[in-house]
Amino acid sequence: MITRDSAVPLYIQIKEFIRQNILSGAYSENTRIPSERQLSEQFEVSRLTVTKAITELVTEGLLHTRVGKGTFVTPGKINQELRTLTSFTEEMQRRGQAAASRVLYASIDPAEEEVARALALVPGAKVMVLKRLRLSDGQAIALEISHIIDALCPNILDNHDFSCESLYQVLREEYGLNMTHAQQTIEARRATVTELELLKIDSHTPILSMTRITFNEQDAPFEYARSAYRGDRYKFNAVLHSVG
Ligand code: 16G
Repeated sequence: MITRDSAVPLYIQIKEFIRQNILSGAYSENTRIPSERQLSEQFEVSRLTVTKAITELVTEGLLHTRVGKGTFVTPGKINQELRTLTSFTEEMQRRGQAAASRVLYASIDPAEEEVARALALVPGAKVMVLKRLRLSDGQAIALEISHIIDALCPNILDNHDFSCESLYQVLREEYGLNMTHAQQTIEARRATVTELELLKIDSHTPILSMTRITFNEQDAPFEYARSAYRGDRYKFNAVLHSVG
């Protein structure tokens, strides 16, 4: 509850009250929180004080407003541990969500310079290019383009439908490719127009842009992937050990 004689401003106390209700699940994901009028009556404060608290929680991404409908609790982000080398399908399975994909492009093409460099190929060598929109429980959360050295997975596109199959599973089981480690970068940026459309986000939503070079047991790279994840739906966490 709120304390009037506290040094903490009233709007901050109300903000923390709402935050606690979200964290405890009292206000559950995607449900509407009490209206500004109800909250101002409950706490006997001005509407402006409540608006200030809610505006900050919207900026922090815990709440969002729907025009004419009210203020709703934003679903928690998918929290991926940066410890093991997993595929999108495995990540979704681990958290009990259904993975699906829309294949936007699938072809065998000459490697662009950036791809050839990452995969230690001569420019123009053939790579399998697979561009997919990746969905979790029906919601588009990432746009991903994977390049695999074609010589390592001949005819892969003739025999597989990557709108429902896992690329990593096919590479492991059919082509005997054992992925041992990957080098991954993660950086924030704004969305491109294509990403805005495909991921159904607005221009304020940040993108977590990633590149991954995946290596086999001979320490040779075989995949170069670029991904654009929705920054409002995804976060990464890592366990860090002290060096001392
Ligand atoms: C992940 C990988 C991507 C890989 C894909 C395979 C990142 C940033 N990228 O999304 O490199 O191609 O998994 O997914 O994690 P699949 O086996 O489900 O098709």
